[in-house]
Amino acid sequence: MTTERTLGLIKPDGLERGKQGQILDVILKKGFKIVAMKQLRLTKAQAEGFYAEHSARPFFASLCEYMTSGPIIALALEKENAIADWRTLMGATNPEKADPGTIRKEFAVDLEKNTVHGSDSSQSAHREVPYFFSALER
Ligand code: IDP
Ligand code: MG
Repeated sequence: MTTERTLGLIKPDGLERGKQGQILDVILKKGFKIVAMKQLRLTKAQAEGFYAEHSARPFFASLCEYMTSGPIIALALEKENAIADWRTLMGATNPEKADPGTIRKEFAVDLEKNTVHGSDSSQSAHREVPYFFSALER
């Protein structure tokens, strides 16, 4: 296994309900290094660009509206096998189907407001980490 970096987001519902401290604690306890972190609020154009792969999906407009509804926390996470391990720790997209002990099972509101994002592949991680962090920040 090799050391990888992946993008994590704590989405607006997580900050809205004050869950960011507990989520960061879980991330650190699971052995991820937080190599970059910032809180920001996405513009509509930035949300649409980030989720461009979903632009034809029926939930796209609602997703982008939700993602701009409040601040988020962006994280560059590093560890061995970080991409797959962060997806595992997040849990299934639909929190009703997420395994016990996952962040989405514990914290998510519903299928849309599912509290966290994670890159789904090496290719996505290479696009998404620089979407949020400049070379000087990571
Ligand atoms: P992922 O976040 O687990 O990778 P994706 O399929 O990439 O899931 O979807 C991106 C985000 O879009 C989800 O995390 C969720 O917030 C939202 N989403 C996905 N599917 C639906 C849906 O069927 N209805 C509403 N929102 C959805
Ligand atoms: Mg995805």
